[in-house]
Amino acid sequence: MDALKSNIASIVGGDASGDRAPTGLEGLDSVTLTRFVLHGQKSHAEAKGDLTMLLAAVQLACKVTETCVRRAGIANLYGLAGSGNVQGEDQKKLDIIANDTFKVNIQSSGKCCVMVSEEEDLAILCDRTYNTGKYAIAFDPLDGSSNIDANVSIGSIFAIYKIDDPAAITTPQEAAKEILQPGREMVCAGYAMYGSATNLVISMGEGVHGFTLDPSLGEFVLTDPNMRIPSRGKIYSVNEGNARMWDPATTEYIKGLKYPEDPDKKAYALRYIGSMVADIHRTLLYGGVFIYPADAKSPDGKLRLLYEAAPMAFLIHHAGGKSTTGKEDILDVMPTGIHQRVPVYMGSPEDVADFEAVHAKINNTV
Ligand code: AFP
Repeated sequence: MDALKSNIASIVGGDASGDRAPTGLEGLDSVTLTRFVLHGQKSHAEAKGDLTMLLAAVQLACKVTETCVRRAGIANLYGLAGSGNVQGEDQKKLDIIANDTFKVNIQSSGKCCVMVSEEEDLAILCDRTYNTGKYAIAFDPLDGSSNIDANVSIGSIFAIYKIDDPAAITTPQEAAKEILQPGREMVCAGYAMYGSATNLVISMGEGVHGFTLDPSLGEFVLTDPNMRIPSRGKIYSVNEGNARMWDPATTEYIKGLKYPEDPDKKAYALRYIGSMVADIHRTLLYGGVFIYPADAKSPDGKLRLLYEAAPMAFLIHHAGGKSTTGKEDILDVMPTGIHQRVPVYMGSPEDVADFEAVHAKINNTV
C-alpha cells in the first residue's frame, strides 16, 4: 500500500489523497487517465504498452457512448431497437450503438484477441487484420438499459484478461473457452457511469482510481485516487419487490437490517437505482451492501458473472470490500459459460461478513 501511495503521490503531487500545495496552475495540470495509465506502465518493466493502448480504446468507447447518452433525447435515440439479445431482453437503440462502439474501438486497438459482450450470443474473435494482441475483454456496453428513457444513471462495465496463446484461437467456441477465467485472474476492471457527471473507475490490481470526464477537455481527469470503501455502511441496495421469492438467508439478513434487535441501533436505509453501475458506485463511496440474490424465479440470480459480477467484485475487493455468491467469493467462481449468472452480495467488508454469518447459521454450515 505504501508503494501504491508513493506511486499516486508521484503522479498527482502532494500526498496520496490528492492534497497538494497551490501551484497557480490548478485545473491546467490535470492528471488524465491516459497519463495515469502510462505512468503506471513505467513500474512494469516487461510492459510493452499493449494494455495502455487497449485502455485508450475502452476510454474512447466510453466517451462516444456518453456523447450518445447525453444526446439521446435530441437525436431520437430513446426506445427499443426492435430486436432482442441473447438474454431474451429487448434491445434499446442505445444498447446497439454502445455495443458497436465498444466492438469497433477495441478491435481497432489491435491489442485484443477475444471479446465477449452482453449483447452478443457468441464470443467474438477479433479480426486478425488488426494484428490482434494478447488480451481478452468482457463488457456490458450499456448496463441499466431499462433506466435509459427515464434519464436515470446508466453505465458500461468491462473486465480484461490475458490469454496465453492468442494465435491458437480460431473459433468463437475456442475464444469463449479462453476467457472463462476466475475473476482473480483479471488484469483490469472498470466501469463508466453516465450520471450527472461521467465517471470512470478502474483498477489494475493496485488500488481503485476514479476519474471524471471534463467536458471542456474531453478527457477523464483523476478526481478520486485510491478509493476505499467504508468498512461498514448504513445503506442496503436490493430489488425489494422480489422479497417473497428470496431464500431464507437473504430474507433473515435483510430483516435484521430493517428491524435491528438492538432498539438503539438505527435501521439501514434502502437505496436501489436498478443500474448496477450506479448502485455499486454509491456503495463504493458510501459503504453498505448491494445484493442481487438467487430467488425462486432465477435460481442463479440475474447478474452475469463475466461482465457484471466479476469486474465489480474485483473493484470492490481492491477498494477493501468483500463479495460473495453466498457460497464463495465471486472472484473465485470458475465460469462455465460466457453468459453465466451468479447471485451477488458485495460491499463493505463488515456488512458482507454479517450476511455470511446469517447464511452460515441458516444453512447450518457453522
Ligand atoms: P437492464 O440493463 O435490463 O436494465 O438490467 C440492469 C441490471 O442488469 C443491473 O444493472 C441491475 O442491477 C439489475 O439488472 C436490475 O434488475 P431488476 O430490474 O430486476 O431489479
